[in-house]
Amino acid sequence: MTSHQQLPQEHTPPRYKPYHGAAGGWGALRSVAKAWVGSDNALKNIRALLKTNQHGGFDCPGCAWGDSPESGMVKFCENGAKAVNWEATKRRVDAAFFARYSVSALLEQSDYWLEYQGRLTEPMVYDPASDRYQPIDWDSAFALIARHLNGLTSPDQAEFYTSGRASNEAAFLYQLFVRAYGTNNFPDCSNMCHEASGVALGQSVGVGKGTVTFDDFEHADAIFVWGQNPGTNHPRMLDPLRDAVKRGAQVVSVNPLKERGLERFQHPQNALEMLTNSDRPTNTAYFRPALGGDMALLRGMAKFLLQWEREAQANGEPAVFDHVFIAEHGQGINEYLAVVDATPWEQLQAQSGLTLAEIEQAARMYCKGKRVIMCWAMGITQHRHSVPTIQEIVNLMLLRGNIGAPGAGLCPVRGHSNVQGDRTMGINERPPAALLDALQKRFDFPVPRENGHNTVEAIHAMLEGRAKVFIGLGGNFAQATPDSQRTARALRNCQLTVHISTKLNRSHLVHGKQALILPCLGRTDIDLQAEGPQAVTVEDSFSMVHASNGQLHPLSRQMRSEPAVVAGIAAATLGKQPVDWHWLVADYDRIRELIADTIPGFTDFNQRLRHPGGFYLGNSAGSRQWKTASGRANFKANLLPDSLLDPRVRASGQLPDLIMQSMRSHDQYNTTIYGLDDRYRGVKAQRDVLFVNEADIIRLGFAPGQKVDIVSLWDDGLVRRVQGFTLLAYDIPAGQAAAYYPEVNPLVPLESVGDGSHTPTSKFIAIKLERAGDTGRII
Ligand SMILES: Nc1nc2c(c(=O)[nH]1)N[C@H]1C(S)=C(S)[C@@H](COP(=O)(O)OP(=O)(O)OC[C@H]3O[C@@H](n4cnc5c(=O)[nH]c(N)nc54)[C@H](O)[C@@H]3O)O[C@H]1N2
Ligand SMILES: Nc1nc2c(c(=O)[nH]1)N[C@H]1C(S)=C(S)[C@@H](COP(=O)(O)OP(=O)(O)OC[C@H]3O[C@@H](n4cnc5c(=O)[nH]c(N)nc54)[C@H](O)[C@@H]3O)O[C@H]1N2
Ligand SMILES: [Mo]
Repeated sequence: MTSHQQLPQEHTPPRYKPYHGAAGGWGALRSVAKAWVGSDNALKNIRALLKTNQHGGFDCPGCAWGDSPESGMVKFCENGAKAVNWEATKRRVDAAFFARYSVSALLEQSDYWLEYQGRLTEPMVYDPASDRYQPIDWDSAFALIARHLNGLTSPDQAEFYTSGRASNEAAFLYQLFVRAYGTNNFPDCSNMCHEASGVALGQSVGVGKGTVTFDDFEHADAIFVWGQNPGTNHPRMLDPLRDAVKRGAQVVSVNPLKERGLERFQHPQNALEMLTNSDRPTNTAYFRPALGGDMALLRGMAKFLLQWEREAQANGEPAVFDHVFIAEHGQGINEYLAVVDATPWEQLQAQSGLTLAEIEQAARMYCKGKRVIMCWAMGITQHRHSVPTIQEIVNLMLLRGNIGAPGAGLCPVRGHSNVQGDRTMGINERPPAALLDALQKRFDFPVPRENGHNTVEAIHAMLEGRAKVFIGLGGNFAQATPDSQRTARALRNCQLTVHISTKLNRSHLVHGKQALILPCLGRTDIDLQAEGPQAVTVEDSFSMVHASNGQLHPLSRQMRSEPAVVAGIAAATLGKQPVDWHWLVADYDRIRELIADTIPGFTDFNQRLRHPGGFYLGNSAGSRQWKTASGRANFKANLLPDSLLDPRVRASGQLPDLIMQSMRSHDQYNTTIYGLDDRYRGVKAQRDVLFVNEADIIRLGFAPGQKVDIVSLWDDGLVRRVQGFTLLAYDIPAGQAAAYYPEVNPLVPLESVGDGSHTPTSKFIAIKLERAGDTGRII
């Protein structure tokens, strides 16, 4: 896999120049303008952009950040603009394209090149004789899928993947079809993303979603941003952060890298600020922990709070803890405080990578705020101990009653634009009994009750031949998942692989014995069904549900909407059971009626949707109702890991040179690579780089600019290696390294997953560096 993951520029010398401009501002506009000048569709895209996140327009296919429903501002950002532009291309990947290239030839191309070829415009089937994809009509494609599905000895031999762009309507139909077919095998992108948040919050506060809404950001005294790079991945979040700083609130960043967007910010739409080139600091403190050191930092903060609480009690001063809240809502505080007491300061310091003075400062900043919001993303969720880390965030917040009060609460910042909605609609391999009961009652079929496969389990099942059919509703399974070589083998083991996609990607090329590519409409496209143009709905990180209307004429009449494709597969496989699938997709109001009947919070869905800005689903913990077994908010008395290194890394008999995280550049959307620059980190025209501290580069016997192979450590005897990465001397804490996802996914062992979350540990990869086989030259 590694050779074709490298981009054509692999031999350009590294050009790393620190970026001194503010995040946003002119640089952002220049970058969007460049994307448009290079775009063959500029006018159309500008029209589309102006409709992004506006009432009557479409939901931005970028991230899941929400906007204030009241604000009339133009709500888009540089990276949202790139996402729209990328989807709204005029270039086509059609039958003529596939006639030109064999699958083997396409495999030699980079991910960037593959997606850049344009939109998929007609259904294609793989022909082994010519090693090419050939056109197939929709009905034959559906019949092929039905034949495979109905031929399996058990429905559990099929895997039904979802990526988080699928609309609520598509996701609801999909889960209904898959459960009527007979399985809960729903591997999902969220298994690799915020799964740990869902698991941890469910146990602690009884609901797996964030408890804050957009308004809370206007009332917070302090906002903590843990393991998240909003300047790149959630640019619209920089607005409320900037406003908070203006108001005098604190923004505290916890991130080993000094991310530009968190350091300084300048709003690209505020002309005056751009002209004066002034910018305001968004952070009032910046802590740079060891990778995976956040739990120790949080525990250390709690230990300081406990110390101050005792001092306050002894001196008759006001309490540090919110005793009224704890008495009324909390459960298990004594057990929790006992483990806080028992955790030695030395361990907290060593594991967090911070000094006691820094931990104390973080604790003071937390206590200074009456109302605190804590946000987090992948730097927190992609570790072995992510679930306990997130529960430690909750513990700290519970100590001061910071959940369910205005301006305070928990904010896991979601990734894909509708990943949260997909879960709400029942894309869940471990479905709650209430959902299954509701489906059974409404549709009257025997709903499968056993848990299904998550992403990592699905890969194991395909590797071992226990699963034989893979269907992907969006996404790029082959590239987004860990242990790329084994995942490729797993997909190739299948009898049939099917991808419902907008753009060509590597997953189409790493296919089963038979394979289909089914082209679908995206968020920006007009979705015309029998009863007229249709809107879909999505849910953002703040549990706001709103409509999305496509604006652009699809490139081809052969493309179908996701609900229509799901209905086609379902009708071919199950006939009219348990619903008339084709009748449902003629008018999506009909699908929404079924959602209203079965999914909590969606009563009168169609009527409420007409309200501009959508409606709030509510959050039980946000209103201090705790749907936990204890009926209260649980303090979780977890222990810190003995060692951050996985025992299986230690069992390899080798010690790592460095611990590496994999992350996103400024010019990518997950596996979609828009360009080869990473502006805020000063990287140009390169992706195969390894960010390392200069002292470490020298300690390990290399020189900056030198090429290395990266090998990861695990105890199973498999060699996991990627080749020819350029060492970049960077401002990164000692002992750490960073590289871009998905280029380094071959290094993440399939078995290296979070406890309780099964999420691949993409932010903690134990590596060794070797002189690159090819050149070893020093630049
Ligand atoms: N433009 C754009 N927008 C996107 C995406 C995209 O690819 N491009 N992807 C979308 C998706 S699906 C998601 S999930 C989100 C992802 O949004 P992020 O979570 O911001 O994405 P990552 O690039 O993985 O960044 C993780 C950040 O965590 C830091 N970090 C890494 N390890 C640790 C650690 O152990 N502790 C701490 N405190 N910090 C750590 C890294 O330095 C980095 O700043 O963005 C969504 N939005
Ligand atoms: N090493 C490492 N691995 C990671 C991560 C990491 O930080 N490090 N992050 C993880 C995270 S947070 C996530 S969410 C996953 C992402 O995993 P995925 O969601 O599987 O990957 P994407 O790159 O978002 O999928 C891109 C493809 O989706 C298709 N697509 C785009 N829009 C649409 C649409 O509207 N409909 C349909 N049907 N298809 C569409 C296009 O064909 C495109 O090629 O990756 C995970 N993998
Ligand atoms: Mo994600």
